[in-house]
Amino acid sequence: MKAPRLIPLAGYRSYPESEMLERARDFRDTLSRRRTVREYSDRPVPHLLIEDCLLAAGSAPSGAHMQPWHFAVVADHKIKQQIRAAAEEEERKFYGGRASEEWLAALAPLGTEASKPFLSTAPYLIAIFERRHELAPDGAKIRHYYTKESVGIATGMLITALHNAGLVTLTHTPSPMGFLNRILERPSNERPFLLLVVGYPATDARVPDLHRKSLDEIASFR
Ligand code: IYR
Repeated sequence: MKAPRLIPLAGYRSYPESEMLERARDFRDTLSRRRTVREYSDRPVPHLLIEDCLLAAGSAPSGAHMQPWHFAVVADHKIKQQIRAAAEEEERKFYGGRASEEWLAALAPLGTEASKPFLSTAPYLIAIFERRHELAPDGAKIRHYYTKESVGIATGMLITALHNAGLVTLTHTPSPMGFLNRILERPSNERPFLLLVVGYPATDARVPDLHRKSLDEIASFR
């Protein structure tokens, strides 16, 4: 077994307790203003902004540090249109019978439907893939661990980074999403995790009137 190479914890910063409380409150306030947005402006987003947010996402913890994610960034209009057409085809089947009445009732407050104009309007789509395993140069499979958890955490960090930068997102999950491998030419060891729509909100963008659970409802202390 290889011994780990350990280095000092150089990046960690400590703060006086009063500052910690202020930072936690400020961050909570920042995140509480995040909303999932379905109406996008076509205003371009600087590429560098996306790169920095992806690097923030790539700092996520992962099982055995395998970093089992791939972010396929799409700005090309033709490719966005192909993705939109394929996603809407699946969504028409979903809303037209595949989804249970119970599921459709749960979605009713969100006002979602099969038509997905944001997939071609928003400046960026980021297709997030879960890399199920790696292939060694000799073709042997290198196992990954807790891939869903790892990619889920990285995705949460990406959404947080984009929101922090002043952009809005939509976590879109057309199902099944196999068309993303085909359109984006991703290998078969990658499974689509979700499709993140990224951009600025349309000037008149509106969102459903939703409420977040209180601390009592989401946490218990003993
Ligand atoms: N994928 C569909 C349906 C959908 C499902 C869930 I769960 C949502 O939170 C929202 C939508 C769609 O995108 O319309």
